[in-house]
Amino acid sequence: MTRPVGSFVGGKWLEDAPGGRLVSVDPAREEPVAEALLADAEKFVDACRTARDAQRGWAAVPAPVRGRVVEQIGRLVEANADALSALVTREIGKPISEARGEVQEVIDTCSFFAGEGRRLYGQTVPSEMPDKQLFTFRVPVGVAAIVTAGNFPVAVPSWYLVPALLCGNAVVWKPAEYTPAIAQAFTELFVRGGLPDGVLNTVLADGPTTSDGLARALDAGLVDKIGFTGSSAVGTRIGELAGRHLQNPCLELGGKNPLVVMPDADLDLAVEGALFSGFGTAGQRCTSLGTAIVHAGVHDGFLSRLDAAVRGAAIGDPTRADVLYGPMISQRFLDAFEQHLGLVESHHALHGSTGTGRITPANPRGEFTGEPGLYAHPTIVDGVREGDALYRTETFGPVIGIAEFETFDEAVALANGHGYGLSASIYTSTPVHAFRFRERVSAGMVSVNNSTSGAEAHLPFGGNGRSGNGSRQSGIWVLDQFTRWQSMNWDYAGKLQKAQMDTAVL
Ligand code: UN1
Repeated sequence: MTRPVGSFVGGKWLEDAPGGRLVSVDPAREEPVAEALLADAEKFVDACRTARDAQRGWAAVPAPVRGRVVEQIGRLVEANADALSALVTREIGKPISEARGEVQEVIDTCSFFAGEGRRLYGQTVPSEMPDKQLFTFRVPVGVAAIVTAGNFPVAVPSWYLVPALLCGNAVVWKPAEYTPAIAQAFTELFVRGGLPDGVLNTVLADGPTTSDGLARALDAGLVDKIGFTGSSAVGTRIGELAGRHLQNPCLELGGKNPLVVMPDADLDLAVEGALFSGFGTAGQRCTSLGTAIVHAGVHDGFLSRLDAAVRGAAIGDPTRADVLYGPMISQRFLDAFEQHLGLVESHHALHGSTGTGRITPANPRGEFTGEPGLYAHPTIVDGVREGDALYRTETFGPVIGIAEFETFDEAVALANGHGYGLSASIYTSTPVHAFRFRERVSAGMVSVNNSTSGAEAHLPFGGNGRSGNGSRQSGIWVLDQFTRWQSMNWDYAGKLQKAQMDTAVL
């Protein structure tokens, strides 16, 4: 019997399912994990109203005290890290080493923002006039509606939830509905950290219900900021919705992240980076490698080494520490990926479809045995060109495209030509190439001699173009998403002083 998990609103777990039910499945074993009791749009709006009512009281809690709550949440996550990582592995099939890393990212985020509670600085600003002082203050935005994807079911939510709460906002969090057990465990840790009822509400709902609920809540003036991590298509719709209410959402969307291999690159290092960012997490990161853009002079060497590395890697049971990747998150992700691959196959001969099996005690070499598990084959597609679907489309699965270039200008054009702008890497031993690449690539995040994925918790994270609207998460930069600047002027001259008109000009 699976455990039913409802939404959490106003400090209570709801037990009805007006939006239907959905069973989450362990994708490695194809066994049920938990049953999500889904909310309808009305419940979503209710949660926003609850958040609105709770926000004023939470904003009145001094920021350093809110920081202590964040610190406590981090401690609780740390104390429960093993159980939470194991649950991430079970419900979405993420290899345990990556799941542990993801939980660590939550702890890092809490430890970073706990201190920010004592640093939500404003400024004192000189006035044009005597006997007058100017000030600035950070003010919480109000209610933040946060909609996140299932590929990073705790780290990415923490990037929004932790700073939003620290800044004095109330939150309605809509996790991926196919990760109900993780969402419940994560919510409980936050609440145990000391959040008053109604300050964090978790709503389990499907995509259309969430769009409908968000639209209604915005119309009712119950949402002040939307944070969304997911596909560019949905992000565009959310951007339109928010724009109608003159809001600027935080959008973290897809990527088709390039990895340029210059002729002077350390090829083994480049192969290691391509393997991790292309096939790690089964290619299901927004920062996963899309196209390796390889200089013609080193193309054959790069391809043969990458091919050998893939053939030597273990793909299988995500509870094992040594697997390159485990199953796809769910049947829906596997189907979507296979559809993408079908599109590619009609244009290209696949270079090789390797390491197709899964690792089980009975099958240590990972031969394909027909046992359960939603595994996708690792695939390398050579000869990718600018017009190809694979060059322009985020595939969200284990496929690496390879394109060749002759000149640096061609490499930059290929790195930018797909319209995404999230993460980009260059492998080179010439600093000037690295600096020129950083200047000319349109990505929000650039790596030199490192893979496209694996951002740290205190650097700005986000993209441009089809990857987002330029908003940034993580580090101090995210504070500008969850607070608004308010200015104050205080005149103690005892007479009306008019700006510009009464300003002395020497
Ligand atoms: C995502 O896939 O939405 O840099 C985020 C990385 C991770 C975050 C990925 N820390 O790959």
